[in-house]
Amino acid sequence: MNGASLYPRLEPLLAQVQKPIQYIGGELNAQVKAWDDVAVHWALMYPDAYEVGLPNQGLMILYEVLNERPDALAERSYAVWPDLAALLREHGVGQFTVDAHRAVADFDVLGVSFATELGYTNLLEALDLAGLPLHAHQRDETHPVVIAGGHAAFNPEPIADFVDAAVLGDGEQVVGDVTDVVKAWKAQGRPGGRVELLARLARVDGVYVPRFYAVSYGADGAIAAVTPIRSDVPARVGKRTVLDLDEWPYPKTPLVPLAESVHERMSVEIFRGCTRGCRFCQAGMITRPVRERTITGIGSMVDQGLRATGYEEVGLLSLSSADHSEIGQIAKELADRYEGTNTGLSLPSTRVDAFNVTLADELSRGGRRSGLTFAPEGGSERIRRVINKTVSKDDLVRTVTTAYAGGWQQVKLYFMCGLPTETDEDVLEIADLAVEVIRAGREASGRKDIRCTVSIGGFVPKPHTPFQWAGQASAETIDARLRLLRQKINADKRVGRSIGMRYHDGQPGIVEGLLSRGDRRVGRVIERVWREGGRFDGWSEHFSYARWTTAAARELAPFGVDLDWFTTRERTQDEVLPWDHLDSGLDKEWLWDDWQDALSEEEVADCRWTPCYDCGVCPTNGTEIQIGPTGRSLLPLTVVGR
Ligand code: B12
Ligand code: SF4
Repeated sequence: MNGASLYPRLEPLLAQVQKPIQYIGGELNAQVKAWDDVAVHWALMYPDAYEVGLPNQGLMILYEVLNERPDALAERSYAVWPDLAALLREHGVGQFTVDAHRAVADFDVLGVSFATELGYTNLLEALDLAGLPLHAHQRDETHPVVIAGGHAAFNPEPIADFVDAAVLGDGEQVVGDVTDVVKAWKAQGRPGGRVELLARLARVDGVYVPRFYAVSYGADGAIAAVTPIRSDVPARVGKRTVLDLDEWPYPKTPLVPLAESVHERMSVEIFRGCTRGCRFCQAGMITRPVRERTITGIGSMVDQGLRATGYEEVGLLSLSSADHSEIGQIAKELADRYEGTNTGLSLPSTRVDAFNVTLADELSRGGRRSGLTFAPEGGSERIRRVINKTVSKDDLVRTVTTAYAGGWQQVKLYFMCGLPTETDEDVLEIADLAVEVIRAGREASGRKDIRCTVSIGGFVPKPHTPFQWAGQASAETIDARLRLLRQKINADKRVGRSIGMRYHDGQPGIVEGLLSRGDRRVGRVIERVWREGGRFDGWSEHFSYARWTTAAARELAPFGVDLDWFTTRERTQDEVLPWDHLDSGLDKEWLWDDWQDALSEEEVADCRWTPCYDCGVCPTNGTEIQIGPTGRSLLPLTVVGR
């Protein structure tokens, strides 16, 4: 029977696996609706472990939005660890949802959220465990429609063979549109089978159906053209943008995980989009324009969320939270409201700015001042101009010193290595900065026990950014630069021990690069890697670089291209990029000019506070920057003891 629970068959297996609690469901605020009461059934999957997937804000939002509809239900599924996967195969139990333990194969839609490309092998594993054909064209109308969403879906070409559709942009409204289409098609007796359903979906704004677009390649291996093969699908697919965030105050009742997770607090998204213009940041580019939630909207989400979850900490999230036009007032009024309770407030990593220390001081009023995180991203002022993240060394040292002087003991600084035009010297300046920070911090605080951690990630060029044309630095270059940096930090005996250094080696970044800027030919590499055991590629203990390089060499050779071609090769202006037919709103010429500005170390301002510089997003999408101040303030609210 469709929608029946697999739990009786699953339960005996759970005793044999690690952390069985992650497969149980029943979290606070989880929902189970009767299968037969609704017309459309969604399985929403985060293709990583429960502990990473559960706190994902995007999936939590869609889960609630869909379950609020009387004609739909949504249940969640996460990647199962290899120990359970083996048992599921042995006992013929399929990929399941954690809510009512229904078979994913029974659902009408399988929506998969890709925040990162490293989840692609887990998609194949889930499809296979679910008993679904891996390739979209082998599926028929009895199978769920597999839809990818999330930021990686802005270039879904590497997984084009495996998904039926990809959704670009904000999901709140489009999941409703998809539900309407599926519902009508089912009610009409599924006319035209799966192809007709997909054709109807392809006419929904923001929905891209890869099979309706043919890709041809030139003799140089690059794409010659991407052409729609039906007259009723758009030549370019645009993105969806929610215009008024206050109208979408989700999640209203956030899920509280049963097992340990990466994010043990409640989150309220205070605005979406970012126009700071950091050239490496795909999230900032593709979520433009800035749309703020109002101070009153934020206040009621914080209150409602705390009541619904019992959490004692709230993160005020966005891509650059301190940039909310009323952040000072938000921080003060929330701190006033929760003063004397156990509720803590926090901001994620912020720009280097002394005002952000003031904000953090306000939010931590009465609480513990453990750690503050800043993201200068580049070691030298020169490279910071290239990436458009302007902050001077003096600003950085001043900001961090203010923090130490204010009682913060630990400062974390985020950097990237492998940025375009970068030299060893740019990276080595990270050590100079850290040393200076500790020196000045000791002086300002009068303490010797302060610490500074530098956390360094390898840069991966992403689609829809000015760096989409850049050659990625090789794994060897990244590893060599980081080795030099470590030596330099360790060499300074006076402060070396106060500085921690965290980094990953360069190899996973190359695979992420292949998957980020790949085209449909990369699908064969993903499939081979999965067939050879590749899973959980975001986890160092599961990642095998050799498996990827061998598969890439073998599967790409027939096309005359290779791993380097997709990663370390710089693209020319006239090259057709695999995602050119997917429209993030950004004008390709503007992106190119910004890339040229990067090379000549020229910066652009933030269009929130300066005139529009025509990146293209607002006119393309009929949107505009939405910022305050609103002039409103939070209503007095009595917080009863938590
Ligand atoms: C901003 C951000 C943060 C912020 C805020 C997080 C947040 N808002 O939830 C902060 C700094 C707090 C943070 C912390 C961390 N983050 Co973070 N973060 C991000 C980032 C850049 C954007 C996430 C975001 O804005 N979400 C807001 C929601 C509303 O947007 P959304 O998820 O994109 O979903 C919308 C649409 O995309 C769409 N959609 C999404 N899925 C689907 C599916 C379908 C079918 C459809 C139709 C639509 C759709 O609809 C949604 C609603 O509009 C992502 C990268 C990325 N590209 O997504 C990394 C990312 C999610 N973070 C990551 C990590 C590792 C972390 C940390 C664990 C880091 C750490 N070690 O502490 C913590 C844990 C926090 C957590 N898990 O929630 C990883 C996750 C890796 C993985 N294996 O999945 C990512 C992918 C970055 C990366 N590439 O490494 N993060
Ligand atoms: S179109 Fe103009 S105002 Fe809108 S995000 Fe781009 S630069 Fe800013």
